[in-house]
Amino acid sequence: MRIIRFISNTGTAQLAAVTNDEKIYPLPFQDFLELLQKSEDGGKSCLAIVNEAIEGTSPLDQSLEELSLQLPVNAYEVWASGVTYLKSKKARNYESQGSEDAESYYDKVYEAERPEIFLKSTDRRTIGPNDPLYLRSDSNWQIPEPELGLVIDKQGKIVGYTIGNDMSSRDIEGENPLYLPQAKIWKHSCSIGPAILLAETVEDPYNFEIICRIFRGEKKVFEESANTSQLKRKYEELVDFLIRDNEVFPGTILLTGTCIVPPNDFTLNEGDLVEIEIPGIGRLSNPVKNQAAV
Ligand code: DO4
Ligand code: MG
Repeated sequence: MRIIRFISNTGTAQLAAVTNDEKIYPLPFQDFLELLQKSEDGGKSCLAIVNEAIEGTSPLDQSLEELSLQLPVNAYEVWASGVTYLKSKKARNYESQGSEDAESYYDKVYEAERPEIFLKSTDRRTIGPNDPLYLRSDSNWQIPEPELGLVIDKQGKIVGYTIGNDMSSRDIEGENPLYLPQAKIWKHSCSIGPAILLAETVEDPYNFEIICRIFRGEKKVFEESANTSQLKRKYEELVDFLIRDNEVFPGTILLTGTCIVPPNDFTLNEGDLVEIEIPGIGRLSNPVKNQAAV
């Protein structure tokens, strides 16, 4: 069961449930955070509340493709984990040391008990499906990072899975690790969506395929896929470090790191289209723009 938000015929945002047979049922909640609150108040799971809400109601006539999908949750904060896949460790070594096999602090964090966790985005900076991703004006090496996102409640329980794009400036990141916040956080540098797959309906969250495609004009200039089975850590371990002695908002998203990196000579251009797909969750598409052109 997936949760989406779309613009209804009356022009307002509408939360809805999508069943396995792709039927779409409007839900009587303003947003995903209200659904989470109901779950917390009533001591029932999100799935139980959704099933009760749609029982006896009729699905929409429209298909998913016909809807204008929105950011499925306005998470106050999006956090991210880094260097959780071998591929990412090698890419970080390349951009900072000039060689994928160089030994660096990235090797240390890959092996350490404590994972790398950083603040990626806030409500105002995060965008949804089809919204434009912006490029930084002071970077010449920018890439998408396709990642599985965990949606957690305020106790840190994983209530859903979504797709996230942790846009990154590899030149800024590689110049000095202390520049990480600038390499990661700027306006429209994080997209999330198009749906939240309820955790209770997922059999094996360590078997999500992630596919990333980049289009330039009519041409596909990049495509690669990977699988969450390659993750070095467990999701609970990442959440545990995020919530340790910390307070998180309900509906917080924790991105779990990238397992796909475009070739080292690749940088995103204005006009590109980034598509990240996780079968079972959906396809997150965003065009790329220069901020100066906005
Ligand atoms: O250490 C830098 C961040 C790495 C990251 O974002 C990732 O591995 O996905
Ligand atoms: Mg990342």
